[in-house]
Amino acid sequence: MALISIIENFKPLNDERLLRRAEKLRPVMSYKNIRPVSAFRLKDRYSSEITEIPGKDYTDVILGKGDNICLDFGDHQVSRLFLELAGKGSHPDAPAFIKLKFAETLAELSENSREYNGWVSSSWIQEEYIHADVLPAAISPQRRYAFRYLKITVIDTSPKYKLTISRVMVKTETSADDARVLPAYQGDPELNSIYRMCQRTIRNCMQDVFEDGPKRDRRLWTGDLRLQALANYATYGNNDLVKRCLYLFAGSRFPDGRVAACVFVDPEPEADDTCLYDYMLLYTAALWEYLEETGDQEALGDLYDIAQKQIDIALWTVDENGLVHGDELGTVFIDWADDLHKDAAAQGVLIYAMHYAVKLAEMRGDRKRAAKLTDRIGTLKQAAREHFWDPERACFVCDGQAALATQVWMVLAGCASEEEAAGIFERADDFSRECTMMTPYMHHYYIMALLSCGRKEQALGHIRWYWGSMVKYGFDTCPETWVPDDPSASPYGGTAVNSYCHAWSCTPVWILKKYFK
Ligand code: RAM
Repeated sequence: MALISIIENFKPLNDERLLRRAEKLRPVMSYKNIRPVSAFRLKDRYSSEITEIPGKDYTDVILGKGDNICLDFGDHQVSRLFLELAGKGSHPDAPAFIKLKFAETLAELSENSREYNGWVSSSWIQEEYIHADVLPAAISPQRRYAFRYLKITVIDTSPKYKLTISRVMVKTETSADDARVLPAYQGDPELNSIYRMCQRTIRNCMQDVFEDGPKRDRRLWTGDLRLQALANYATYGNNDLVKRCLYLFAGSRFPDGRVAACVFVDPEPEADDTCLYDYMLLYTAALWEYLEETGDQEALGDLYDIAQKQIDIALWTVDENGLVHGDELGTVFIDWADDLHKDAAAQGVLIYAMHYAVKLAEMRGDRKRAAKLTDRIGTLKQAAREHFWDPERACFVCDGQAALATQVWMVLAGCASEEEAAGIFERADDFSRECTMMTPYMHHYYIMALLSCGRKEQALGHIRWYWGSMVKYGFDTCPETWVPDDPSASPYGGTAVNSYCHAWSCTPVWILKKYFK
């Protein structure tokens, strides 16, 4: 499903006071200079076959037309590049023409981006073509990149000279403070490696805001923020960054008050003209969890009404049968799974978010609202049972499909008894075959559903299997979509724009600490 929303003359509702508050919470960035730890070559430019450079420092390698050299920075970095090139041979009589390709994974390094033809812009692909008219040349592209590997390909020099790299350095950027990181989770080696991968992910996505991924889209999404905030509480504890993001969403919204699916920060904060029904509702959960973590009364006062409003808006779309029509408000996201039938999950998300709205109301001392919402939850649940519970199959069925994502959201909404939920998750593999979950984001909610009905062992087993398979595959950070038996799955029509450091995928840092101490 292509997620493209264009609203003509869209004018977000801006609240300058909230935006000024968000501005004041801009984080302090930290920077570190890093050099490559090793170098290698690809057999040819787009081949995945690696040729070692035996016993040679990369500065000794002489590069002629068509040659490539790949520098490995040892771990995933979010940084800017400083590169110095020199000529070798006769005096350079023509410009050096090179291509830089930054890659988060080895597979990405050998990908030919000209083959990409998907619906997300190819301008995200991390490449630069550079002419150096005079050598030696200092090259520092203006963009910030997310990568572990850098491939330098010489497109041309001239018959009179070749190139050498005299110096390379990258300057990393993050708003995560390494000096204040909380102690890591201590489990067995498998869980420790999962934790490490996840911690690196949240760290590198912590920038001026919580970016979904530092390669792409490099911005704030509501559904992502909810999970990023949890990962942050367990690691870097930068609660002001969470607050900043909550205020940005509150400060620029849809004209009718809906929280946008994402907010652009530069040049000025502005809500995107995209509404994702489930993301708008999950704002309530993100706010409640932030308040639980911090006890921040100012934020409760400023953001309470906005969070409650999301529920009211969604409730307007509930029909006489008690069923919500999320698509009247925006796209119902749930997961990047094209074949997923989403009506039941949408109903589940509303009920789930209403539970958070009740908690918020209780926190605010708004008893009337809490009682009213609790009452409404009852009718929505009843409608869910009537329409989606299949007594014969003993699971939830939506338009004939019993997807695992559907079971997850119905269980999280409290629409199944503990016994029914246990019965469902014993058959999780069957439901998963009926419709595959594509994202670690959806897998997070699966884990939460398992934990909600006491299936701790199954939850831990799933973390080992799913996130463990990322570690085994060689990821330094967590990918945004991941199907273990289909590593090239992409919701975008090609992996060239997939993000391999995506913070909605790193919640095991929080889950392990909270539930598996
Ligand atoms: C993508 C991003 C982001 C997600 C949205 C729905 O563009 O990966 O993380 O929240 O889609």
